[in-house]
Amino acid sequence: MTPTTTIVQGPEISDFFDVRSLLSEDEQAIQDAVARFVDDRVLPIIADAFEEHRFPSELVSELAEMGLLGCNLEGYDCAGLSHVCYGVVNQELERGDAGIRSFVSVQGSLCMYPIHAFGSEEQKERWLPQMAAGEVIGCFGLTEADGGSDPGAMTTTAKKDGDDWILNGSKAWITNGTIADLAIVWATTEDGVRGFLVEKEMPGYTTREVEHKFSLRASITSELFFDNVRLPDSSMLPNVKGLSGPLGCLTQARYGIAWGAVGSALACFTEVLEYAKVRVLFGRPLSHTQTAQRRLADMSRRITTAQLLALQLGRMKDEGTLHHSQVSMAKWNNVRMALDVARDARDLLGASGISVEFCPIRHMLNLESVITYEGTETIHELVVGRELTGASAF
Ligand code: TGC
Ligand code: FAD
Repeated sequence: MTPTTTIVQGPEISDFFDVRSLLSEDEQAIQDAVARFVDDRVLPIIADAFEEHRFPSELVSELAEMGLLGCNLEGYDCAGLSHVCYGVVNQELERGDAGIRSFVSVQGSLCMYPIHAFGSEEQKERWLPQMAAGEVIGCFGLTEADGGSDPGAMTTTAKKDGDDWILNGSKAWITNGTIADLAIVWATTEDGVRGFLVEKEMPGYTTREVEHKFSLRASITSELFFDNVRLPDSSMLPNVKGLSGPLGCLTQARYGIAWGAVGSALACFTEVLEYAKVRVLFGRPLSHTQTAQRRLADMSRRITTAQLLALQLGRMKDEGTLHHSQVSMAKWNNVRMALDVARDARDLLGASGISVEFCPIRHMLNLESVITYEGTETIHELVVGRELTGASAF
């Protein structure tokens, strides 16, 4: 009998272990829809937006129409997608640019999530549908100038005055700050840390944009100032007290970043792989040299492990078994992976690698923020270290 030979096709370049086959049909369909949006609407404009230091706000209504704002929340006109779906959305958006993914992260995970999880029914009904529609833009004010890693040391205060609260202080490095209609602001009170909904036009509330950034140039970063801002009691988030409130929001956003970083890395890797095939040096394509192949293989290995890590993280989140230290390890691993891939891709491009016409330098510069915000790499190492040893080294 003649033995039959099965011809197995080689792996897909950007998905070496066929992680996509582990996604459901719905998850694949959402990935495809967001990928099309990124190819058609983000990639044609993003290099210019980055160079011009401009957030492409014209995309907000399209992101909303696609149901991407707060898409893993239930009810209140939110799409109610799974956390894995939210993950693939973040991955595709960041394949375009971390600035676009940041906008969606802040709106959904840092602003809509706390209202959804900790807000009164009135707050949810008033704000969430408008935020899902992109009619109200949010920002999240936790970091202060004197040390973002230690938010427990915040000096912004809210003091009771009759039925109202009086808010004083400032916040630094706040995404979307100057364009936000609504700020979720965390402040110390006599009763511990509480969250407040501060509206743009409230007297005493001002914002200022951070200029001259060399990272996340297609995203808005701002300072927020509160000078005796009078807030009605109804603007406080009633169902959370203490640092676990803002830290719980960070877990949601860090989860999305663990996926998003894979998108940045894929964009750099696929571009430099094509370049290496056509760049002829010493009489042969760069891709035919052992060193270039080792570097490309190493990028692919790192991306593949990050893809699998992100998917398992998402499945655990959907099952409700995820611990925040696992999110810390994934954010740390995947952002470090993406930054290393982007830097190496930039180098393989030679001088062309310093031009914004190729994406690695843009992603590399963005990732210098991503590795700092939502908990620096060191903070996540120490969170994992604390989980392993039971001793806090902060
Ligand atoms: P610690 O004692 O550890 O915790 C206080 C309470 O919070 C609970 N908790 C968490 N809950 C949910 N998720 C987490 N990730 C949590 N981490 C801690 C904890 O169980 C405890 O609860 P309870 O009920 O016992 O009170 O607090 P600590 O003061 O020791 O701080 C720990 C540390 C250093 C890990 C924390 O402060 C931290 O994560 N620091 C980093 C701050 C940070 O990430 N800031 C990000 C600001 S927002 C941002 O960057 C947005 S960028 C957005 C974009 O553009 O995409
Ligand atoms: P620091 O806390 O001063 O840290 C400085 C260095 O010390 C870091 O290398 C850190 O790893 C290290 N370090 C800290 N603690 C320890 C320790 N115990 N042991 C050893 N080393 C340590 N914040 C918001 O609230 N909302 C936002 O929307 C937001 N958007 C941002 C957008 C951008 C573009 C950027 C860059 C930041 C944003 N941030 C935002 C702020 C961000 O979360 C903080 O920058 C971050 O948490 C780090 O705080 P820091 O910059 O004050 O650094």
